[in-house]
Amino acid sequence: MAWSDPDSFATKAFGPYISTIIIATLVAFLLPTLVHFYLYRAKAPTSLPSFLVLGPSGSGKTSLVTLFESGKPSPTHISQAPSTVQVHLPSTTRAGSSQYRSENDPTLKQEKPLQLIDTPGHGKLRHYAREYLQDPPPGLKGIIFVIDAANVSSDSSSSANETLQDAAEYLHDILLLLQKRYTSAKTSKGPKELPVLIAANKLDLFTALPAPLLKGKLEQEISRVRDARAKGLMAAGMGEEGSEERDWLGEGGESKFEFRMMEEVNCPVKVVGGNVLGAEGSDVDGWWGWIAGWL
Ligand SMILES: Nc1nc2c(ncn2[C@@H]2O[C@H](COP(=O)(O)OP(=O)(O)OP(=O)(O)O)[C@@H](O)[C@H]2O)c(=O)[nH]1
Ligand SMILES: [Mg+2]
Repeated sequence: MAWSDPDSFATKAFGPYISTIIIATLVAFLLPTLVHFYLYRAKAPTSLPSFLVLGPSGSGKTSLVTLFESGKPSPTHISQAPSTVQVHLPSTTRAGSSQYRSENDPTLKQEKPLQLIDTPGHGKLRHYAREYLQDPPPGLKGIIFVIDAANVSSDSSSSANETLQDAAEYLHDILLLLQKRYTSAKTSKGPKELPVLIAANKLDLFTALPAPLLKGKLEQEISRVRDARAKGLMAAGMGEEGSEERDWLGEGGESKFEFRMMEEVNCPVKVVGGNVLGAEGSDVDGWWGWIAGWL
């Protein structure tokens, strides 16, 4: 059959036939829709923004995560393995990326989803947290380090000091890992900013240290851990050259460690107080506010 025959495909495609009109209408409407979905899928992030929750055992990490997940705290046990839960930023807290949106924008009413990765805090199980930091999940936005502020009070009872020492050692190691992430980066700009929130928990208890005091104590104790580690390395005959520079947290020299030094390695640290449990309910607004600022 020649293309010019009345029955040929070419004649039908240009003629006033009902089938031609239906096919043309379908293509006209479906093609842009399919292209939109293809492009939208390609652009949409595949992973949720996530925050890694770390801290010594008993500081209240699991309590915090379950409170954020279900809106009410529930009894917890010592965690043995990490767990990831999906939570939603309350619609009353505005994400940093939405701060210029209009009050009337309906997307503000939607609760933003995010992930919290709860890790065990027992000394022997901290490798899980370190593994997450060495090979961060794609959507990792920040780190929440939970500390029991009621057990590090300023009196000199030995158990209180042990808790502070343990927390400071753990925090020192984590901050050192973050510093190495920056110093060993291949690009001159360094890796993406990774903020750290130190959540001073259990402020409902009267023995608890307020956040600014806890910050000072932690800086002091971290300086001590750092000096002790350096002395240990020297005694072992290492650290004089090369390795000492890499394993020294913060700026070089004898000065005291301060959290603001971490800004130089793209890890701004903030200490914010709150409580998950308590007779007068929980107070977690400060922590939500910090999370929202990085979304
Ligand atoms: N008073 C008070 N107690 C709290 C608060 N948050 C947590 N707790 C208690 O602290 C204890 C330990 O809490 P968890 O959440 O299990 O601690 P964790 O950090 O997950 O500990 P690991 O899983 O061992 O790392 C529990 O008995 C909680 O009830 C708080 O804000 N105030
Ligand atoms: Mg736990």
